[in-house]
Amino acid sequence: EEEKRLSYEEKLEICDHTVAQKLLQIALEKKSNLIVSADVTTTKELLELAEKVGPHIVALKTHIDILLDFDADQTILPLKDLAQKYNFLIMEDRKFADIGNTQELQFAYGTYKISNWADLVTAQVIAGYESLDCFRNVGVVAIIGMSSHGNLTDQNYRDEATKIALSHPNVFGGVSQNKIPNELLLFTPGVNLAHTGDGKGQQYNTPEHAFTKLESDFIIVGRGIYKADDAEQSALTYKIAGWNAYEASL
Ligand code: 5FU
Repeated sequence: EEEKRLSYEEKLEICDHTVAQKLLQIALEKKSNLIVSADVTTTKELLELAEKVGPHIVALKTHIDILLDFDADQTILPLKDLAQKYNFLIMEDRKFADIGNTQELQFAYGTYKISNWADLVTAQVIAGYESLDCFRNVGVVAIIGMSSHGNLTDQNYRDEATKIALSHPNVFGGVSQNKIPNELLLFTPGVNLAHTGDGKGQQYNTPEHAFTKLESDFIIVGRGIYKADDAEQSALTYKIAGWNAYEASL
């Protein structure tokens, strides 16, 4: 059945997870629904990118395990400072995909100690409802559907994943290329204004597609921004395109 497209103000009324509330408030304050995916491999590049795009984003998405020189003091402390300075959240795109006990260890131990610094994390839901119980004091975004060509997240999988996402108290959103229920915030990666794919299976759509067709809440942009000659200018371009597309979709 058709659900009405909700504004960020309306979502604030029904999405009560603390992290959802923060993201929605930042979106309204900055007039931005942009999340930059910082898929760079050195701390220097990560911090320089965060400094440039920080004022324009609601969150910075990391893949912390691709850094060649990760160091809690050199990487995380300055990143946290920038997050505070520019008012954005840190989203670790770990895509946990194991049993609860293993995820608990991967979340809090090892080199990265994600639980110490991430405001939100992504997790697959393939291991079932209880596998998500370990993610306390963090917001979880469930991977419901993927953007890559030939992915296995068909309608049946997405329906079952959505049931888990809706019912688990740690989960406040989903990553998908399809509309999800209004009670969840929708995050859409695979957004690029210049390309339709990357020759490695990634499939791109425009911000207009994300907001009008999918009724998305946040777009996630990686190479479109960090590979641009001027990353700050590109972030601004995506921010404006995203906000205009959001307003047009209401
Ligand atoms: F869950 C997903 C997905 O379905 N598609 C994605 O592309 C996550 N991603 C991430 O978004 C991916 O791991 C990259 O970090 C980012 C997209 O980067 P791009 O450079 O804009 O293609």
